[in-house]
Amino acid sequence: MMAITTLGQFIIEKQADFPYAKGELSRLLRDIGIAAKLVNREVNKAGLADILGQQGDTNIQGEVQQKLDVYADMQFINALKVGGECCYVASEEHEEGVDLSMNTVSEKAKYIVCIDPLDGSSNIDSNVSIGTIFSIYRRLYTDRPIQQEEILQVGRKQVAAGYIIYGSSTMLVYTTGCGVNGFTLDPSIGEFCLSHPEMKIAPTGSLYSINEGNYSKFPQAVKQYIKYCQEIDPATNRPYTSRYIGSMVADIHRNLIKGGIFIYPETSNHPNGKLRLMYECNPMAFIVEQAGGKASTGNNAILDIQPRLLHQRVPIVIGSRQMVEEVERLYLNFP
Ligand code: AHM
Ligand code: MG
Repeated sequence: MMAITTLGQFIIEKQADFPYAKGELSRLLRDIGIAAKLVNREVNKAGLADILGQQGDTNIQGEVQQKLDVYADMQFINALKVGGECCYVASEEHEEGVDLSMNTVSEKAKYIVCIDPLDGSSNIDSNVSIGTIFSIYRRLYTDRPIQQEEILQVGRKQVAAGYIIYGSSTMLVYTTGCGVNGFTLDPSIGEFCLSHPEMKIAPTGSLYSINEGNYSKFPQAVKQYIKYCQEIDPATNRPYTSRYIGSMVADIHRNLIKGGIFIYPETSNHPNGKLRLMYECNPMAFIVEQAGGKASTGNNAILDIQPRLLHQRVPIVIGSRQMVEEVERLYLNFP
């Protein structure tokens, strides 16, 4: 029988590679893993909402039912609060970040977490994959209240990032800047088990993922790229196959496994695109770059953008390196 490595074991083994590490980041990742299991349990019974009660109803245990995204947000923030390794959480669900540094357990906490607790939540009702995305930064100062510049750090400064995909199976994929590893939840033992060690994205692929319904609002470079994807050229395996789930985590995860590109560009009515820099684009960019791929706005690397706002949006082109570079070439030719 093959030996199983659980997420917990893996994190501890990796920590041993850094002799001066004190285990705080490991504990933080473990806390996120625990919250992910609780969210997974709830996601899996989402279809029972009509039987178990809608948001606002009181269930048989006397608890008020919550919307899944609100529930996920609560679970992650609670895990981070209780865990004591995180001093500040910026969540898609909150206009302002949640400052935990006043809690005695988190007083000396070194890490800031940006999180989208349940991304793609419009897919819940139709039983389509959804995800959680997280990004971790180190606190810069310990002698003063948390500063804006500590929260709005450039993506390259991430110390770790990951996502959880609640799909036909549930997976947690993360990086601490030394490659990417994927773990699949084994529901029979309730553990994330290492299933995808050292994940790599192919330099090129044949999948393209974009919401083509917005075609008429796309910039010229993206329109040209879509045309390129649809042209016949056996040498480059074109035409490519179009695949779009509408859940960023699921679309990028599939492309990471199979090779491909995901694009959510600026449009004529949304000049910064739709997706958020701090808790959607930066963490996915860190993971994809660590897997050997690339992430760009079309013009610049996502990870080099200096954030100005917590909920800032940016256009994103992400995936197999050569495919992203082709789009960047078109942005140069059709500025
Ligand atoms: P959300 O944060 O409101 O769930 O929106 C983010 C999601 C992404 O997961 C996905 O890539 C995108 O929205 C899809 O948008 P669209 O429906 O415009 O194609
Ligand atoms: Mg989102």
